[in-house]
Amino acid sequence: MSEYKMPRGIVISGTGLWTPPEAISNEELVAALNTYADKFNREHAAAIEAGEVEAKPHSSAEFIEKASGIKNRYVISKEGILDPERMRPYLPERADDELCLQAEMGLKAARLAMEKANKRPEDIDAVIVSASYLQRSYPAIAIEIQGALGIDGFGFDMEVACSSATFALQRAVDAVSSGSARAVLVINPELASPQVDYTDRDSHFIFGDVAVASVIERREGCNAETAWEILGTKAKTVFSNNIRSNFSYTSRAADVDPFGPGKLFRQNGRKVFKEVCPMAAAHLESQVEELGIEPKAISRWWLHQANINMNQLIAKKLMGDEATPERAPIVLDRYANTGCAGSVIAFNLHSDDLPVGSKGVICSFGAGYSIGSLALEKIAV
Ligand code: CO8
Repeated sequence: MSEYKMPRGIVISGTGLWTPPEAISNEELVAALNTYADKFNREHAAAIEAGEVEAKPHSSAEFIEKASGIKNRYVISKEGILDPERMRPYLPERADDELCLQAEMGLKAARLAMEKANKRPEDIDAVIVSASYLQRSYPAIAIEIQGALGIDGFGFDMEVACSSATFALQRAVDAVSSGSARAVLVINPELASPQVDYTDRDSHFIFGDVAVASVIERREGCNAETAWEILGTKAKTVFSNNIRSNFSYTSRAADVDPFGPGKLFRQNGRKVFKEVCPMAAAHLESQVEELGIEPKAISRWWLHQANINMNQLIAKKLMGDEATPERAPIVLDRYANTGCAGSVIAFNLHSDDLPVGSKGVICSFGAGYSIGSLALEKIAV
């Protein structure tokens, strides 16, 4: 277990949320998959009859909403995803001298976060881009965004699947508390749609695209009217194969299809649900207790957004009968699972209404397994 006792006086001074313009409802997604499945089953009727190929089952909008709480997701481009002849987005390749798509998404969220924090590029010393997938290995997407913003400092990319945001925020806290940066811009451009198998009913509904960003800095340098002081951070990882993506640059050398079986997102959702809920609840309970705070004294839990039933279970463990959607807000109905960005979206949309002195916790849980959390208190600056 990694537990970091940090000095006080470090704040989140602003966050930004950029939502792609195109949305897909469960009904639209299911219609595309069912048309694809019918066509596949017609074309493979003889092999299916002979037991050589498995028939593709239909998906159902009712199942999706009941099992996950997801009603909608935003994507960069919906047309290809809903085309039964394609079943994947169409995102044309860009030239080296154009901003790459993930940098473009991240830049939009970064500008919103800097505006909210009242920060200029010259106030920032470091940029961290952290997401479940990165569009390329190098040059780092963070350095591309750093260049586009004109920030004089350093940048790097990192990946911790669903905990990419909370773990990156913790690295930003480390940098600010050690003095290696005055302010750090943490950017999470979750470009999920290219890695979703839209022909697979078990997972076609889970993910959406989005970008979020946050500014971490010392309280003394903060120009925002209010900010969230970080009271403590906590991170934990435990190896599990229950959520896995084997997509790799080594596929070429292994003579296998880089997009073949097992290479896109896959999971044993039931096992994840059963194993992660108690881990996350215990992690959060112990974190706030170590800080001398009763879980019931936390005004808001900005939980990871993968499954509404999971969040209700965790909220109930933490708050008992006082668990309400106001205290553990849900954004996955609208955004679906946006990898590491979900809890930051919840924080962005559901924190301004709280008065100074309120306490809250941002928490992620998912692949790895990984759990990351930050306990916060709203302050007047
Ligand atoms: N329509 C109709 N039926 C369906 C569908 C569908 N779309 N999908 C599955 N079914 C069927 C199944 O085949 C199964 O049928 P049968 O009983 O005949 O086998 C039946 O419905 C029940 O299926 P499940 O047991 O799978 O259903 P669950 O109730 O468990 O619900 C969930 C499935 C919603 C996936 C649920 O298990 C869940 O949400 N679990 C938690 C998962 C979780 O939190 N995962 C984290 C994943 S993401 C993550 O950590 C980040 C990875 C990085 C990627 C990020 C990119 C941005």
